[in-house]
Amino acid sequence: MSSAWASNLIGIGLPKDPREFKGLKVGVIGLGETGCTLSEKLLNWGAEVIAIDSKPIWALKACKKIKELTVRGLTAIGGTDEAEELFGCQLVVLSPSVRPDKPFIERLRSRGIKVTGEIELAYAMCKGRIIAITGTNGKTTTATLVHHMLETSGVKAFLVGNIGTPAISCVDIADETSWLVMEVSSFQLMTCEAFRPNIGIITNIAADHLDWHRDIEEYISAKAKLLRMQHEDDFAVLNSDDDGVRKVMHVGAAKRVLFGLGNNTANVRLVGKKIVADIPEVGIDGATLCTLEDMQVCGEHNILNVMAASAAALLSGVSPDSIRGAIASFAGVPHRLEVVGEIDGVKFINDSAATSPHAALQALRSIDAPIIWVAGGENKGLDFGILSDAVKRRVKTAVLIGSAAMEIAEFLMRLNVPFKLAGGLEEAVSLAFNMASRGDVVLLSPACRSLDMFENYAERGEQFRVAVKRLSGVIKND
Ligand code: UMA
Repeated sequence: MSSAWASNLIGIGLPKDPREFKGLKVGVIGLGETGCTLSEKLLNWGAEVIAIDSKPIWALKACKKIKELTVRGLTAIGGTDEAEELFGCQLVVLSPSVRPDKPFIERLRSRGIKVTGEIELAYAMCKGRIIAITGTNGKTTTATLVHHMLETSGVKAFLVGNIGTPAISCVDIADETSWLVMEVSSFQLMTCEAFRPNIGIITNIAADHLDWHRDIEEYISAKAKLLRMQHEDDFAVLNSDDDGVRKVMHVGAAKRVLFGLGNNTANVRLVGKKIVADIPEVGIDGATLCTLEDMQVCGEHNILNVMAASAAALLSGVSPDSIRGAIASFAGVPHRLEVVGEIDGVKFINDSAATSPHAALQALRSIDAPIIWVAGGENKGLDFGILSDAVKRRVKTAVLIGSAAMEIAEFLMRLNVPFKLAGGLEEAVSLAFNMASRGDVVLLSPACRSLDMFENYAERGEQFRVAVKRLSGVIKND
């Protein structure tokens, strides 16, 4: 392994060591998952922390974690996106969904205050090596599987980032021998300047988050930031089947390691029913990693996820034998094509994490049975048109929920696919079951964000699971 991997390149003057925070005044914008974890770390390291959030102060105070942090010295300011108090800070760290080009943030910068994002700060402080995974879909499954492969081969690895545990949480415990397996979103990449993963994976790129990004070009260029700072010693693991990934393939100086189903020259590819790898840089020459029968997760997209994860694991030194074992013992992650029950021959599948049409497309394509499709929620400015063929081919009928229900209804009318509207998820599950026959699948794959009805997609998935259990009589209604 190259010695250049021993340390990360930092060119942006952020603190590299927790001790550098002692006495520093640090601003945090956003007090969600990232802001709370960050504030806690900063307080532990001796910084003075001022956090602002657009939520009203009473809502912030209702959060147990924020309450605890204020007792420990955090100054929490609610109900605003701007606060004079932040002009007294030396460093301001943004939560992922805070746009870095807001006028207030520009004003902070123009006063000479360093403004960065949590991933960039974690990178600056991190002693371990980094495998970063981005992509429109498949990044959580791929990241979880890479982590599983490293852990089962005895390597110390942390699974962090967009997956739910902010990366900053492990920077003071990860050492030079550790790997940080980091799921990174386009929001998080927007504030990255020096971020340079040793191994960067891009699973695929399709339109997403167009209600936050200015346009698709900004979204794609944010994704490309994963590769931009990589050196010749680094590796870029890229899906050679994907048109979106092909647009960014030239970015950065890393060695390319390609994976794909439609490319028989890719480094990781399908030969018959076997996944085979050739990566000369790490001495891998025609190694069989697994057969499709070894995999518990299903669908073509999951074959690609397995390929991407295997490539990264091989590059970080895991043996093909160990990778084979890890693939066989990997049952997938919750809320992604997760079978949550079967009643009278009707299977219920929870794919609540599919918050975009592109993600729902993968689900619709991977199920080989008539589908009663439960869809809807809050549209992120995306076009449902890409689902036309898959819906015509697989969907028997649909049940629609949430603020995008009418938009999806119009789309289905154009395709002559029947649908019903439901007031909530429990009603949707029961309507779907009533319309299903033995052998059908009731699929929750919303193609929309959950926030109009739920705290997040995980809560939506849990409510689906509960509704299915209720229907099967496992949980009795009071
Ligand atoms: N806020 C402001 N001003 C703003 C924007 C937000 O004050 O301009 C406040 C909100 O009122 C809220 C807080 O900031 O209180 C929320 O911050 P955030 O939206 O950045 O979210 P976090 O809770 O910090 O969670 C984020 C990721 N969320 C988003 O990017 C929307 C989580 O990914 C991630 O797990 C977490 O950091 C840890 O890294 C979730 C997600 O939905 C799962 N990600 C999107 C996706 O996967 O599609 C990108």
